[in-house]
Amino acid sequence: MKHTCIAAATLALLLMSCQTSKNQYYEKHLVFPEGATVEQKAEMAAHLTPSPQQLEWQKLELTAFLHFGINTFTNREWGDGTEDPALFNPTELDAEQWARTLKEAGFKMVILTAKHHDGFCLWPTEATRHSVAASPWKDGKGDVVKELKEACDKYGLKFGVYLSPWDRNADCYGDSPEYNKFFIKQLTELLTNYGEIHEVWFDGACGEGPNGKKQVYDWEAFYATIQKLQPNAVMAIMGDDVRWVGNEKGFGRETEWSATALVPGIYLRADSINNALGLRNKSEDLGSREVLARATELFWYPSEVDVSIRPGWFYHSAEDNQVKSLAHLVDIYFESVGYNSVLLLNIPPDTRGLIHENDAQRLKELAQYIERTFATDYGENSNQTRTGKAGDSFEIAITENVPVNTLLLQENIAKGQRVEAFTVEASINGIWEKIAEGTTIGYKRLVRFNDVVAEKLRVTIDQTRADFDISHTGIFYASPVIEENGEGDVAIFMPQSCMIGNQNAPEAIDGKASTAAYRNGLAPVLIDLGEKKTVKGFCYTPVAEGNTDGTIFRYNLYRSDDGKNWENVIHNAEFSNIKNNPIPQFVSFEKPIETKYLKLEPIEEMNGKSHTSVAEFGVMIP
Ligand code: FUL
Repeated sequence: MKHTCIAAATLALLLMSCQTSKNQYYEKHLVFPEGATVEQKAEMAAHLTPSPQQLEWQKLELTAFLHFGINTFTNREWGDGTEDPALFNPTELDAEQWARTLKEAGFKMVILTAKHHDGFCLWPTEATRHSVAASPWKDGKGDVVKELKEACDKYGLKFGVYLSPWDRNADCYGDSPEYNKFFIKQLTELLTNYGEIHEVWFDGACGEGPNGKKQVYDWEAFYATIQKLQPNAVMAIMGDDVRWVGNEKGFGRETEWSATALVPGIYLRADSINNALGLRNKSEDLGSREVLARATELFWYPSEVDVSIRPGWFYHSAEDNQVKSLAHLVDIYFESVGYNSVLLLNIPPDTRGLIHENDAQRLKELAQYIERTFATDYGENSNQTRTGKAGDSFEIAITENVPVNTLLLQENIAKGQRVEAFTVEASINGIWEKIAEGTTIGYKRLVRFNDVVAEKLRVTIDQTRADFDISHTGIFYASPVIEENGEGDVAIFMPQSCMIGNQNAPEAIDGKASTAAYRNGLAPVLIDLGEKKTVKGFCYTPVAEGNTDGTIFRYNLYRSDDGKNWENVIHNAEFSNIKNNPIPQFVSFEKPIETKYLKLEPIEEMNGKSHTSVAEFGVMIP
């Protein structure tokens, strides 16, 4: 009798797994059966669903990053780990001001850089003395993590921690087993002593270079620590819950699949499979049928768009007038949240330990804009579920005779992401006119089109991986943003001539970042200012798009009056984070210098290659 039951159950299971899956769902991960056709794969992909933690996370939409630490006080983007903790001394630190400002601006979660690459910890860790405990702030008795967590609880915000695996201070970094223990100790403290943590952010950056320390991270053990201590948290970037969108500019992909063939970097097989598929975080296409055809497995691995409200991630007073404009932030919102991603917007507290007035003001403007735009939904029956097959349409009546320009579409992603292509038409005086088209929808898609006054909209789902299931729609009017708060330019003087190696490089001083000079080898960049000038600093602009070979990472800088005898001004410095965020690199000297010539001498290219490239070079004058 027992045997018969088992046999029957096995048979039922077998039958279930042979049918490709109308009722079978796969949580977070699936492996395609060998020989599956692309149609079968698409059907399975349509039934891949988020874990409950991922689903909750995707619903947050707006999350905030706070980059704060020793760099705030050294005016750097990456510290090198030798900083004196005595430098950490915010005069008015007020975590409640951070939480209140962010809550009022509509954010749902806050992630703090508990430890950045410099290794300085914002909580009194027992793993190292390199922390707030060794600083004068609150006589070494302060704990930024605790203060912020309490403020988040008070204002009803979720809380996450950024803990940099790369640590330039820890002596044991590079001694893999030792450092992994050290790191797990820090992680355990953060995940044990501060109540609920909702996101753990492991950055992928490491600037060690070819001769640097080689640390092999024990991702499995890190993962197990999170699972054990904070099972409801998502593990981001170097994790398998949340995927880095691939740039730090704030813009997602128009076609954004949460179900993707990209294998998360923490798995040992990641490099070999991703290389074979030609996939990287930055790839345009991570989940189309073309990708599915070649893939052997699929992950629910939704995208997070991280970007700073200022050029840098940390606070620099020189950037007080470079806070992104409202128009820029609105675009970022539409092209992150509106492109099936969670936005992680960085607002770096300043040396006082406060969110700066300019940033707070801009956040307020953004919140008001979003609120105003989405306060009135001109579409009828927005919560009606719309289901159907490829080729089916549904109509949404417009309740008022006013211009509209934005359509909201949301799939019920608890059942997977399915829609591959759609068209939007408007009925204007009884005549249907096509006004937009799109590809993926996912958790949320905001479709922008020119203003129309129409009786109704018609959405046709042209292609879908399985029956579509749209859970929410909406029709809005987003007013144009007048660009009145520009992103403050810095006074830059363009040199008279520039040589790279021994060749003229006019492209590097033509004022156009779109043209660049390339040279083989690590070639010095020689700048002639035409006459002796007072110079406050310089700006190196790397190539941001296309062939980025030759981007300088580490450099020396010299000055000269005659172009022959050189004096060193900056020794062995780096353009921190230039690989992920290839923006103009402004470097200010400690005090202004007088010079006619400058020489930028590359020591290391960002990928260790033997090339040099310069899109622009300028000097900062008083
Ligand atoms: C990068 C880091 O190197 C930056 O400093 C910053 O923390 C950013 C969010 O991630 O990879």
